Amino acid sequence: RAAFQWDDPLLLDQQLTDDERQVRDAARAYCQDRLMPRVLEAFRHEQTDPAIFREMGELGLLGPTIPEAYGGAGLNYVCYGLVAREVERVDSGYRSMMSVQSSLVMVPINEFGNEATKKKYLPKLASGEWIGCFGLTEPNHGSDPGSMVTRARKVDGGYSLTGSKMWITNSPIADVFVVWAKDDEGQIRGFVLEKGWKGLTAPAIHGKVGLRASITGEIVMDEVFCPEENAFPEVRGLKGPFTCLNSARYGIAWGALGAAEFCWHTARQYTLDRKQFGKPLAANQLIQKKLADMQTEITLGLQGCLRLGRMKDEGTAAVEITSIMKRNSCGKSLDIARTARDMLGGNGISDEFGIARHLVNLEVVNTYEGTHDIHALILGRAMTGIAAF
Ligand code: TGC
Ligand code: FAD
Repeated sequence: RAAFQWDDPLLLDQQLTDDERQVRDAARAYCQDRLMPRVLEAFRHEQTDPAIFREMGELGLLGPTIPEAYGGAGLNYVCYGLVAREVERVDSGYRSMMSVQSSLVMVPINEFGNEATKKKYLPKLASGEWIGCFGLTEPNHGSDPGSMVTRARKVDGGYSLTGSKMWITNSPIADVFVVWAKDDEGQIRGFVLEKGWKGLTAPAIHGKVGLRASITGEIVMDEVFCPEENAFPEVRGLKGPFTCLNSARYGIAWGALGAAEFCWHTARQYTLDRKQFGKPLAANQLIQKKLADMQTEITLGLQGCLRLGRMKDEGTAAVEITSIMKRNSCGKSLDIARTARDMLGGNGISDEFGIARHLVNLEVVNTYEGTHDIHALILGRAMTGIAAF
């Protein structure tokens, strides 16, 4: 009979091409060798190391789907997902840094920017020389970005932007700001701003209990002048930011399962090693059931992510599928992290074992890029035709 591979029961590895495996292996080596040794201190002391962007850039991990002509790696969406899984196996904050730069900054510049904008920004973002951020959420408008109040008033030669954005990954260390604002006609448009422009500030938000290795801040705009050429010329409405979110949410779907895999493997090894009542914890039925549930959810979830990646690469993926996968991966990974935390007993509370860190990170991941419930409502609308927002 065929051998059962406990950590890859459906043989995902065999469903990948040689090139995809190579990308996955290179990303895994970097993440395990270079990121894993730094994460405990970074998380403990709320420190974000900007050098990570340049390291990722050297390896082609920033904007992997962006064409090579603009400094990207020109890889497919399956590769992007595999990279996100490896980065988030270490920490969701590191995946956040990578996916904001790739999906939320490079994707819109590539999709919506004019030729000069693409040439100016994409190569430096791909190399990690410049760091980018994406401003959609506002203090009073999170799940409902269509109600944003940030304004872009038409002025001679460009626009004057006023408003504030909240909970923005990378903003305090960003060089490039992709910001969404309403124009004089009340239509949402995208603008590319640069650090140092008059009236633009990005104070950090401190005291986050999760995602502490990834810096988060505000974007405050007080009549910031943005020249015409830095406004995305064509795209109007929420389609602009949502196009970026389709890509980032897809990466999260893979990434969250990477974090879940870390928790599952750690819980398995811990319960094999630790003895209570004279036998390994893993010898108890309750423990084995928990491990089987983790294995099942992760295995099925990864197959869904791979299928979605293939559909994105073929151009057949409806955006609602991303809601299914982002929601499923985040919800299931959060459950797995909670269960793993319990299985490690008191050690599960220590940051040295990594599980509690993943747990609090996944609380954030379950909330950003559309909360678990908002994705349910997107799917509910698609099934019933009734918007219940
Ligand atoms: P709705 O009527 O649904 O749509 C308005 C327009 O947008 C189009 N559209 C899409 N286009 C492309 N892709 C999608 N997924 C799209 N979804 C909708 C739609 O066709 C329509 O176009 P048009 O031409 O007819 O105007 O808009 P709504 O206001 O009713 O939307 C409601 C809802 C709940 C779906 C939406 O607002 C939503 O998704 N809310 C969640 C907000 C969110 O995800 N925010 C994320 C902020 S960024 C972030 O969290 C980054 S964290 C990154 C990290 O650190 O990793
Ligand atoms: P709210 O929208 O106020 O929601 C609160 C609760 O109400 C949620 O449970 C939600 O599901 C529920 N709810 C809302 N509406 C409904 C409804 N109609 N029916 C039922 N329930 C509802 N944003 C960016 O633009 N760029 C970034 O880089 C970015 N990075 C982030 C990094 C971190 C660490 C965090 C925490 C957030 C980040 N965000 C970013 C913001 C994130 O996308 C929002 O927090 C998220 O979209 C939810 O918005 P909110 O916090 O305003 O919650």
